[in-house]
Amino acid sequence: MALAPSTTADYCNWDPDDASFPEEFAWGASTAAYQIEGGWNADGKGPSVWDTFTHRAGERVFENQTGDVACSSYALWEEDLKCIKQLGLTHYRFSLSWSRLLPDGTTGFINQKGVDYYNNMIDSLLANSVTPMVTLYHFDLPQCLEDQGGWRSSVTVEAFEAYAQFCFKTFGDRVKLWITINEPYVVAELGYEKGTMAPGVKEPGTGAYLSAHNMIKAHAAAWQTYDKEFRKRQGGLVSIALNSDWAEPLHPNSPDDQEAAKRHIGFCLDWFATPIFLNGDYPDIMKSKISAISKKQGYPSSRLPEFTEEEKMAIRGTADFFAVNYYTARKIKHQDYACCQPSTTGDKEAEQVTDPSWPVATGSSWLAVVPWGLRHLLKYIKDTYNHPIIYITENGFSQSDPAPLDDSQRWEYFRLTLQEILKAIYIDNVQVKGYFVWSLLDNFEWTCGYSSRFGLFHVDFENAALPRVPYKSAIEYAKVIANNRLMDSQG
Ligand code: PNW
Repeated sequence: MALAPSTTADYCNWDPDDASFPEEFAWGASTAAYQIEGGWNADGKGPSVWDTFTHRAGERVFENQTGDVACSSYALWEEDLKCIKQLGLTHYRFSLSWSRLLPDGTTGFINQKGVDYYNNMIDSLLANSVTPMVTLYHFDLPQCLEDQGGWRSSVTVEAFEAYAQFCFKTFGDRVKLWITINEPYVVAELGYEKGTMAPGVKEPGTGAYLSAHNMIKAHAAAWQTYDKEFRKRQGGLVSIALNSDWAEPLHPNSPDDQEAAKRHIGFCLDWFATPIFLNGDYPDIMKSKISAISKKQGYPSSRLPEFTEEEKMAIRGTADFFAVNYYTARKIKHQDYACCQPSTTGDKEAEQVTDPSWPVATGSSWLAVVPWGLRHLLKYIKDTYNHPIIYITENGFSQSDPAPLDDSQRWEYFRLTLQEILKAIYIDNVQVKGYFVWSLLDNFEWTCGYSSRFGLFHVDFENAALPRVPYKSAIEYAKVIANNRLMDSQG
């Protein structure tokens, strides 16, 4: 059986179900500390913004649920390891809880119990030939840092640099794949602009830009530290996980909609990727739009902060591979800036429309299922960012609660997605080196609480033992991993 089509003519008859994934392809699943660990105040852990956010009364999280217990992975790591082994994963992506390691966010006090927990995880992964990919920060900022301004303050940039250095020093002898920050776009947009996620700051038109500015600086500082102090000895790779929709113009022949679709990606993926992968600065389209609209609104200068020349030098080129999280696609329509209320959405001058013909994952109203969007996005990343090595660090489909163990429909979505990845690899020549399912386990899905289930393993949150049971998708995914290819026979 041909590994890949070798000539253009072969493409006509080429079937992704006949192709193998490249050798050494990374097969993973991802999780995040706050979403699975529980043990929110166990053994000296300090509070994070998500502890504060979920404990504050209000209706921001489904049924006021919290991550206090979640999947209890802090106590049940061995159970998670069984799931990982059952899947046959080659890689496991998880995040460190910053305030479990450094309760007040600074290296002034180190919580040894937290260090022990992650050391044990890393050691047991390696003992089972599973490569860890470690995210330093996945939405759970230490509350002490938020009290000093959080990502709106340079205090957090400095604290992050010291935290990253501490993690490289403590775990970097064994961890070779690092993600500094998960989805800075989501933190900026939902945490500091719309306030729908922790820390719940509502500063439309300024909060997202300022917090993103500091996250970019913090990421760059961490990469520079690794490069100077650790790379030679440890030989690992450091990147940042960026999420993006794929965007199609609502009216394909409308130049306005075409430009708006580009801006949809420009104001999400390129916002972070242009400075980090290309030139140390924001995309021109963001600079010009935000500056022009700020002016109309009477601001003395653009609401988008500027990097100094020195900062640009320190930011450009600070990623050793491209890490992308893909979930969905949108149709985009041009929308003239019309109102005086500042907001990132207004600045973008693009309105998103969901195509009614696209199925929607039952557990997430925002998640239109568009597997081919991933192929387009991968090609876009290849063409825009100099053909980088790409890891798909998250992709998944949620089911609503109660979720059937026979999730055949969901597995079909995964299968279609894997086919698109094969097309990206063999037809578009994109360097995709790995794929991580979000998520290993059903878990605390932020404001949806436990009502939205993304796991390969079902978790019964009503049962104190929190048993993990594989969905059909887990069983099928394990077969793909074992064979390193999709099988034709599945339906
Ligand atoms: C990602 N959106 O977040 C996160 O990295 C995970 O922690 C999360 O559980 C997963 O996706 C599923 O939601 C997102 O609104 C949050 O488009 C929101 C969006 C996308 C991704």
